[in-house]
Amino acid sequence: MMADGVPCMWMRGGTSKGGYFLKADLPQDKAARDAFLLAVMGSPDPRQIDGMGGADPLTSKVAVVSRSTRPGIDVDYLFLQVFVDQAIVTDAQNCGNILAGVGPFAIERGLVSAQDDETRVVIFMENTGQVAVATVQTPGAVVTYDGNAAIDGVPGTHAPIPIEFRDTAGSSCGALLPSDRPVEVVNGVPVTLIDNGMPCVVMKAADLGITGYEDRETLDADSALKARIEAIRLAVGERMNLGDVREKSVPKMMLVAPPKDGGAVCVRSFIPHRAHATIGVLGAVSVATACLVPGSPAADVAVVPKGSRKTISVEHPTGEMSCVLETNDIGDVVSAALLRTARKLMDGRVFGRPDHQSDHR
Ligand code: NQM
Repeated sequence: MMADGVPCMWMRGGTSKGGYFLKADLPQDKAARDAFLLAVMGSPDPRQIDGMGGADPLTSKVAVVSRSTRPGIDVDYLFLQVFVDQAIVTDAQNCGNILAGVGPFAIERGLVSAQDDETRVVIFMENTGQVAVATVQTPGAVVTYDGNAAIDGVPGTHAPIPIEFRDTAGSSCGALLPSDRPVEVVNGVPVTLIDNGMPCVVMKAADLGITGYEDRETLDADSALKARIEAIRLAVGERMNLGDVREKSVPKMMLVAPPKDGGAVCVRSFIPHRAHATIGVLGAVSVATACLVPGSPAADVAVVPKGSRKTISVEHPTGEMSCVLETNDIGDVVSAALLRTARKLMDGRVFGRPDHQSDHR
């Protein structure tokens, strides 16, 4: 199978990019699958020169999609992060950006039949056991990627893909606030440990000696800051019910500051070792939710609109992401909706290295 390559679609999903596979096309053995995906991306290698990866965690991502047998669900989606410079493939996190390509991919591969105009695709996210609903533009029952929707971090405009999440609290940590506290002090820094779809540690940028308005390059060059952040991350992994997080890409580290462009909050995120060019989708939902937790560092800097349905505009290094949060009578977030776009880039066969199939950890 490997010598002839494997069917694969390369897509941009939101502000990320990666390979989309049908589950049946990949090796069913996990170790063989991971070895194949490492070879496809060209990992481990900081340049990923011998593979498809873009030398950035945001472009070294994989979606594995299959028809679902679950009632009311169209497809199952497993997200895999392929590390760039380490031989690690992890399913310990979900990805809401790559999720944006799952609906169109599922329709293009015939797993979901397209309706005229638009098609709702109900997606079970295997990493966290939760559900997302994506609405794909399908005029004449054919997927279109062209349209007028713009998202910050992606040049130009594309067809809108609105995505809705319900009940994402405690997706990986078992509870929205896994330590049951709005704030605690770790290595001298007040932090909120929160998971509304993505495990995150939310703290004030100012408490780490930065403004929170730096660009990605400046943050990535600050090795002293990164070391402090990593020490906090390793200290809280167990407390967030994530176990030993040394080889995991969660929790994400979120540094918040007051908004400066009319939004609700400004964020610089580490995912977890590199600064994000924008912000993750479920990462943004989790930070937006942290802004609603009284007494938290995020609530302290945020400007939160009133009402049970609020748009929290999360400012990031190259613009903003608007999360529409719906809250119930007691103020808990019950759903989150946001806008993404996606684009098919390549459809063909991708090749591993048959001789290196056992070259994995
Ligand atoms: O939080 C990057 C991305 C992500 C994750 C990361 C994401 C999400 O932007 O849902 O989208 O945090 O590793 O693709």
